Amino acid sequence: MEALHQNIENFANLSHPQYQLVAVLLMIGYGAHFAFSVFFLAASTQIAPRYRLVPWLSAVIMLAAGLSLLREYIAWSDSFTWVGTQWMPAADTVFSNAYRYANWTITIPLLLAQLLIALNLPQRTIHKRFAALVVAAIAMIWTGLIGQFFEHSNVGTMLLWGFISTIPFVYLVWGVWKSLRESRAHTPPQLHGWLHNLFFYFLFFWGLYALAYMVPAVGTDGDAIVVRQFMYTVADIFSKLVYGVILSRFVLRRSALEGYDGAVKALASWAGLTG
Ligand code: RET
Repeated sequence: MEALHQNIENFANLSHPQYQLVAVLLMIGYGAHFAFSVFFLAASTQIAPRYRLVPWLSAVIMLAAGLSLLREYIAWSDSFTWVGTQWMPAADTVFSNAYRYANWTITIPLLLAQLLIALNLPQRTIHKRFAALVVAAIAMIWTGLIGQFFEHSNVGTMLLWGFISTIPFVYLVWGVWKSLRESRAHTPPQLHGWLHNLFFYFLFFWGLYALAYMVPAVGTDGDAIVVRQFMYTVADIFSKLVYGVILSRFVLRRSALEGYDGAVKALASWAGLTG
């Protein structure tokens, strides 16, 4: 059993606020993701058929992430026992962040597909770029997955795998940058600013996962555990949910600029309400 306790969560005693804070973070995570699946399905009706896969994929991502975070929440609830003054790791269950990596294996390819579709690149480019980015993403996730098993027993090994994982990550960032740049030729000029901002948005919130990975190198106590789960929650909400909202707004504008009537009306009614 001991061999399975790889994450720092299985070794620290927690105060009641620390324990509750993580429970609330995980609850916010799954609650928000589940709820927004409805938003994306509704939003899809205003968008030109060509780009409708963007909100649909968001809805799928919301459900996949919601289920994964619900699972983490249940594991969290099961993995500690209250001993009168604090929460101690339970003897017979194990908390694991590895489920997150399994979930990313599904969600990251979908997040990348969404972006490439929203960018309106030529079909051949989309297929080739998608294949290359997914290979890099899987390499990044699975090497990181191996590394996180060492976060408690051997921080050096964890950092080494983290370094290896960063190589495909850099390739991924480059591929996204290249795709955003190429899409300028296929995007109305009014939306070019979005392309620029999207890159930095992407870099910041995906980078947050890499920073969260390194937390055990800095601390392994209750505070470190709370900080890491906080970073994961922020990264989850901004790299999937808010990112989905941004991409859906982007393709709504793009649909209107390309003459799709439903989108023109949706944007006009919004302007009527606010103007
Ligand atoms: C790892 C290992 C350490 C080095 C790097 C990593 C990058 C992780 C990333 C995760 C993104 C996850 C997303 C999930 C959405 O559901 C694997 C932590 C660079 C970029 C976007």
